[in-house]
Formats: sequence, C-alpha cells, structure tokens
Amino acid sequence: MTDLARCRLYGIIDLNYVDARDAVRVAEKMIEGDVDLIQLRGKQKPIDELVDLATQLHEVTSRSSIPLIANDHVEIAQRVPLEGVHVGQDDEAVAVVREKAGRDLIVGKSTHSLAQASAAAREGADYIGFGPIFATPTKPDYKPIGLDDIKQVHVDRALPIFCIGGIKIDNLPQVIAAGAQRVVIVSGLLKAVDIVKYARACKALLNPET
Ligand code: TZP
Repeated sequence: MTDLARCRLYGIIDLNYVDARDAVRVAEKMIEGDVDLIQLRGKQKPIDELVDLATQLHEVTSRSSIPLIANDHVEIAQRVPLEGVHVGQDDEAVAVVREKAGRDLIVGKSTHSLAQASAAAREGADYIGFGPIFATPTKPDYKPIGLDDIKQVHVDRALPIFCIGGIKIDNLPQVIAAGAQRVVIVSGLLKAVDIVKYARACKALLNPET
C-alpha cells in the first residue's frame, strides 16, 4: 500500500475540464510533473465509460507506482484493480466502501469543516480532503471555508490532510503558510499551459519533510 504520508501533490483528472480522449496524455504529464496521487472524477459520466477510462489510466499510473483513485464509485474499484476510492459526505460510509471493494484499498473522504474532518478520521478514512479553501468553479455549490482552520485541522490528526479548492501556484505559498502540508489542485493543473512545469513548481513549494 502506498505511503500516503509521503504524498504532497494530488492531481484530479476531472472530465469537466479534460476530454476523455486526452485523459491518458494528461495523466502522463502529471506523472512526469511528479504528482503523487491521481484521481479520476467524472460526475456526469456513465459508470461503464469511467470503468473503461480507469482501465486505461491504471495501465499508465501503475507503471509509475502512482495510486489511481476513483471518485464516488466503489464499483470502479470492483472492476478495475486501482488503488483507491474517494467519497463525499453524502456517499457511502468508509467501512461500506471497504466492504464492497472486498480488498485492501485507500479510502479518502471530502470534508468541509473541522467537525467533518474529525468524523472522517474516526470513520477510518485513510486521508481527507479539506475545503474548499477558496471559491472554485470546480465545486461551485460549496461555500469556501478559508484559511483559518487549516492549522487546527492538522492538530491531533495523524491522517494525511489534503487542502483543496481554488488552490493555484500563485496562492499555494499562502495556503502552505496557513499550515497546509498537502494539496489537491484540479483546474490549476488541468488548465496550465505546461502541466509538467506547473506540477513541478507546485511540488517544489511543498516541503517533503513536514
Ligand atoms: N472538493 C472541494 S473543492 C473541489 C473539490 C472536488 C474542487 C477543487 O478544484 P479546483 O479547480 O482545484 O478549485
């Protein structure tokens, strides 16, 4: 199982930004840019299409030992030997995901407050997403939580915490200064002119020792 504690930069292939035909090419660039984890997110896509894409992506990610995480659907993990599933607050409980998958799996959970972060840790999530830190068109219906709770969410919580939401290379130093050790960057990476350079520049700001 991947040592999540060593992961710093999490990239998401969100099919609202990436044409499915380009997904493998984008994953290759993320890997070249030293992204530590990759998620496939396709909110409006049919499950068979996601399974097909996850199969293609997993051929690439597994070659580089980068964990591939499926957003929302444990069924993808039942049909593709990828490494993890990420669930939201309204999705299945962590234990149910593990049971349905029937194998050892990374299970991540989205959280939007300190209380939800504690609950996800108690529930046995392997990592959490914490945000949206800033307003973001990638998740437009969620109120940003800002930078204030970042330090606190890291106190007493041993599991890896990935800050998420509106994070770009330009505000990443501010997010790190507020206490973040790990981040998820979606549109910033996917819309970058040069994904490899962008990822490497973000990675260079994220201290592997913290
Ligand atoms: N969960 C909280 S914010 C967010 C998700 C999936 C979207 C983050 O996307 P971006 O483009 O990096 O703001």
